Amino acid sequence: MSAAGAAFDTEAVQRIRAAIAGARSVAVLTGAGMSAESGIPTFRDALTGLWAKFDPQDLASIEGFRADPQRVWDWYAERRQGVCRAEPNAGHRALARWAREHPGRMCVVTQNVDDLHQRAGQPDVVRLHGDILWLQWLDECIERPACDATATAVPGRPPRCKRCGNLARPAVVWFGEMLPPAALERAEQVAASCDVMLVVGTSGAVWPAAGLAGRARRAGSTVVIVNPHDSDIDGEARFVLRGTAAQALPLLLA
Ligand code: BV8
Repeated sequence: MSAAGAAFDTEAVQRIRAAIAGARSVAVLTGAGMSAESGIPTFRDALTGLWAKFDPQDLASIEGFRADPQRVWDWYAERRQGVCRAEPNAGHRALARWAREHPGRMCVVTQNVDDLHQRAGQPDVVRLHGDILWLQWLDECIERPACDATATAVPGRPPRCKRCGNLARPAVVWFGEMLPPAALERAEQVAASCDVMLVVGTSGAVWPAAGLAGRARRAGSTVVIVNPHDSDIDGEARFVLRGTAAQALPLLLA
């Protein structure tokens, strides 16, 4: 890896750039590595990985929350602060700029619960796993089903509904929970119809998101993986660029 970043295979980069230039539609599947250069810790990286210290099933699950609401709430509150401090990186900006210059030809399908794609100005983002900056009620609130937890919850650790005591929880998809059907359906449609899929910053360990790369490959898409390390879905890729999002994406999308 050169001082200026990864030394990518020039021929591969040229072939990927040509595939993107000729693509009617480009899908981008992103994971935590997309936000790593913005300072947001990933889940599995040994040193900074969030899961290095915690068991995700204890914290990112309904059982974990019900067992210890304050502990899970505090973990998300700390992560939310990190998201608010973070800025989109050169990878986010390269994607957003390309999407703006090629209207209707790019869709980002993200596993991330931060808002960095959106803050970079990405026009079309499918959120598979929700939004850490929003809240929802833990239990169906029969009194006021439509009330917006983010707006009405009484501050606390975690906040509660002042009328019925219902707990507010992060509006993210926890392990064991179904993904939002509309988001998953759109993601599968995008994967099945794209000409190129860029898979950026994901270990490919969490399903059903991880299955989208294989879906794209089977539909004849050119799958490109951008990741400094091996992932569980490298086998789905026609090209694997061993580098980071902020190094590779500006090169591929310039
Ligand atoms: C569901 C929100 C029905 C919360 C998250 C099939 C097979 C096996 C298991 C299952 C299966 N189907 C369902 C399951 C169970 C489970 C699952 O997948 N378990 C895994 C652990 C085996 N899935 C579910 O429960 C899903 N629900 O399917 O419902 C069901 C239920 C039960 C059983 C059957 C069916 C719900 C999953 C959603 C969970 N919520 N997030 C929160 O954020 O707190 S998941 C969370 O973890 C992320 O959103 C993301 O999806 C995942 C972490 O993965 P990555 O994003 O890839 O991050 P990671 O750290 O792992 O990797 C980072 C990568 O970046 C690395 O490769 C690194 O090398 C690279 N990198 C680092 N720096 C950079 C970089 N790359 C580029 N540039 C850099 N600078």
